[in-house]
Amino acid sequence: MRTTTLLTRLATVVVTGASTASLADVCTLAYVKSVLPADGFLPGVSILRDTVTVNAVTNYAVSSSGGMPGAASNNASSSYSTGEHSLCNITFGYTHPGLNDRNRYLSTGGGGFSITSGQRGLSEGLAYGAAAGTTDGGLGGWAAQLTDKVLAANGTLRYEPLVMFAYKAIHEMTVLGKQLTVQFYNASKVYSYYHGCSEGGREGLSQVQRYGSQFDGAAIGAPAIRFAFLQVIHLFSALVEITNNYFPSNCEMARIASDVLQACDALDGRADGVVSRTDLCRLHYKPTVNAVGISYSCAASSGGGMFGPPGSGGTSSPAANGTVSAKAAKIAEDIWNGLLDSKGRQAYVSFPPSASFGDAGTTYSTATKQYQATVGGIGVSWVNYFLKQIASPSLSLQNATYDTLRDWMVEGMQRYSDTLQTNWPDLEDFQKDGGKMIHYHGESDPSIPAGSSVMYHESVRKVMYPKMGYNESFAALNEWYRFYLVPGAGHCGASSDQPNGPFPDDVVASLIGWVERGVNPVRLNATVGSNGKVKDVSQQLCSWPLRPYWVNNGTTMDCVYDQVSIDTWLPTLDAIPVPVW
Ligand SMILES: *[C@@H]1O[C@H](CO)[C@@H](O)[C@H](O)[C@H]1NC(C)=O
Ligand SMILES: *[C@@H]1O[C@H](CO)[C@@H](O)[C@H](O)[C@H]1NC(C)=O
Ligand SMILES: *[C@@H]1O[C@H](CO)[C@@H](O)[C@H](O)[C@H]1NC(C)=O
Ligand SMILES: *[C@@H]1O[C@H](CO)[C@@H](O)[C@H](O)[C@H]1NC(C)=O
Ligand SMILES: *[C@@H]1O[C@H](CO)[C@@H](O)[C@H](O)[C@H]1NC(C)=O
Ligand SMILES: *[C@@H]1O[C@H](CO)[C@@H](O)[C@H](O)[C@H]1NC(C)=O
Ligand SMILES: *[C@@H]1O[C@H](CO)[C@@H](O)[C@H](O)[C@H]1NC(C)=O
Ligand SMILES: *[C@@H]1O[C@H](CO)[C@@H](O)[C@H](O)[C@H]1NC(C)=O
Ligand SMILES: *[C@@H]1O[C@H](CO)[C@@H](O)[C@H](O)[C@H]1NC(C)=O
Ligand SMILES: [Ca+2]
Repeated sequence: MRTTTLLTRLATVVVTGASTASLADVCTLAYVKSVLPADGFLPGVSILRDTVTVNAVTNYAVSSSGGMPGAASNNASSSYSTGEHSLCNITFGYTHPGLNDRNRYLSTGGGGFSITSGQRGLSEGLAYGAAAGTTDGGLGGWAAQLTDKVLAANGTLRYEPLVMFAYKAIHEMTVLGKQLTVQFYNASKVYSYYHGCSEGGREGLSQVQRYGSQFDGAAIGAPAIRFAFLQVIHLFSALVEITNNYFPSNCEMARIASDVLQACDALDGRADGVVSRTDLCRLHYKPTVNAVGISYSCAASSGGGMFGPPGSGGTSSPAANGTVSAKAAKIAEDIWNGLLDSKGRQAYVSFPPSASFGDAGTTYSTATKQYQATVGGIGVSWVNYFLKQIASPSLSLQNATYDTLRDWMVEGMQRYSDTLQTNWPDLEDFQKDGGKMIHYHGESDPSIPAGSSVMYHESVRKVMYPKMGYNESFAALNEWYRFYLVPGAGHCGASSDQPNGPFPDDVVASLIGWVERGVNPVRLNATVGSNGKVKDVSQQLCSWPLRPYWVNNGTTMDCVYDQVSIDTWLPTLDAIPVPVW
């Protein structure tokens, strides 16, 4: 057992008020200590019994926006219970050495370089009558970031927090939290679930890939997997601008983005402001052909808007107007085409048509009165902390080429395959143990390319069913793992650009239905949020590889098989000398 307090991990489990035993009777330090998992229950873990805190909360509000960060609000869920909940809040440290249903446990995760989204994730468990858990991963508090802890000094990476963040902390929290739930309720069986999006999605997959029997069901949103590729692709849009030596105003790129939405909307059979088929858009719309010359005009901005890469905050810019230039259109096209090296080989996917050009956000310099590329956010943190291993907030792409990005991807892949990369494609243990997985990704996600999720589902199919035909293997996979692109949705939520688009806010209900009642979500329930203007607020999502297509004048959605469209999602990453799962 390690003794420094730095290595103490915190895990919080909230369990809902019991209907028979009153909350006051069971939410006591004495009772909770009596039902904590015994030492040795999880080999190598020792619970610090004097760190246990317990408090009863009787009017904890769970809002309709659910637990997920960024999730859209809606009122249409089936088993999701909003309003005030009673709960017993249990936090305990450890070291290494349902309201009605009392038999569910939900693990939750975080976002960015944070391992937890704190109370937001826990709220979701309560709403489904489950106990819920989150952990600080030993990073030193609920607000801690991996980058706060991962370097002992410049040049020296600390593996302990890296491994905890990558997969171990969520595993330990789940094993302990599940057992605490069993003992708290004196239940014989507890269904164990996971739901997380973005980094939280990656954390969930890290468990499904390593600990097959840990979850009965996992809901994985827009997972930040293939981490070494994903973080570098955040630098790609800025490098496209640098390479083309053109730095468009955000107004000009936003105009291209809005033209894409307008031009591609009806390709899916329904003019509803939602591009449900970005693949058809890719096949039919070319910015250099279709966008050049359209006019744009924006008022001056004082900054802080939505535009700009993650973490950049946004800067002030003057009023802008003009017509879309060939150079800006070329930038849009280059971004859509993904990262190609100097030999024309593809290294990775990028954002599809209809995603806002968030990473391409430029910064206006009042000194030079020019726009410049914004090189910031998580891509910079990744290259500095994890590849160069220096604690530095800035990175110059001045001398970088597309080959540089490709090399960074390969280097990250070599170094972090066993931790952050999280793309192990063999899920046989999970499948054999009866696990069910629902995986979803906003098709217009400007932060994690939706194609990244398509690739992972495809990798699992190929690795697990190598001898089956294409359709046969999909049928086999769909018995336990389904993937859904979410039309019009952004990163882990509906997009304000396409407010008529649906989002699966109630995904845990579908997961519970699949696990506990055997209802295979052939189409996934989703709802249009409060800003939507369509009549069919309750919608459904097609399961990959089927794609939505609206018929009967846009009143009925079919899920169609379209090989040409499917192929646009599956690039050959021939710039990388080994398979990229
Ligand atoms: C639960 O307890 C932890 C630790 O004391 C605290 O940080 C958190 O705010 C509490 N949550 C609720 C819902 O009371
Ligand atoms: C727990 O459940 C078992 C089996 O149902 C029962 O025998 C035991 O008395 C229960 N313990 C408590 C503390 O309620
Ligand atoms: C267009 O931009 C120019 C400067 O770029 C500015 O002088 C002019 O007032 C703007 N016009 C409108 C209509 O915003
Ligand atoms: C680590 O390297 C960065 C970049 O070179 C430098 O700014 C920083 O001061 C260094 N930190 C320490 C503790 O030496
Ligand atoms: C880019 O390359 C030039 C020429 O080799 C060099 O002088 C400059 O310092 C480099 N810039 C950066 C940021 O590495
Ligand atoms: C798979 O099934 C679809 C119909 O659902 C059919 O159009 C397609 O040709 C099949 N593909 C193969 C490779 O058999
Ligand atoms: C999905 O939606 C349908 C129709 O609205 C409803 O009957 C069904 O219960 C929903 N399924 C789940 C798991 O919520
Ligand atoms: C959700 O329900 C609440 C209370 O019933 C209501 O005030 C709110 O307007 C509803 N929101 C939507 C999006 O329908
Ligand atoms: C088709 O839908 C559009 C828009 O909803 C409507 O204006 C039009 O009348 C409809 N056409 C038919 C033939 O129903
Ligand atoms: Ca549409």
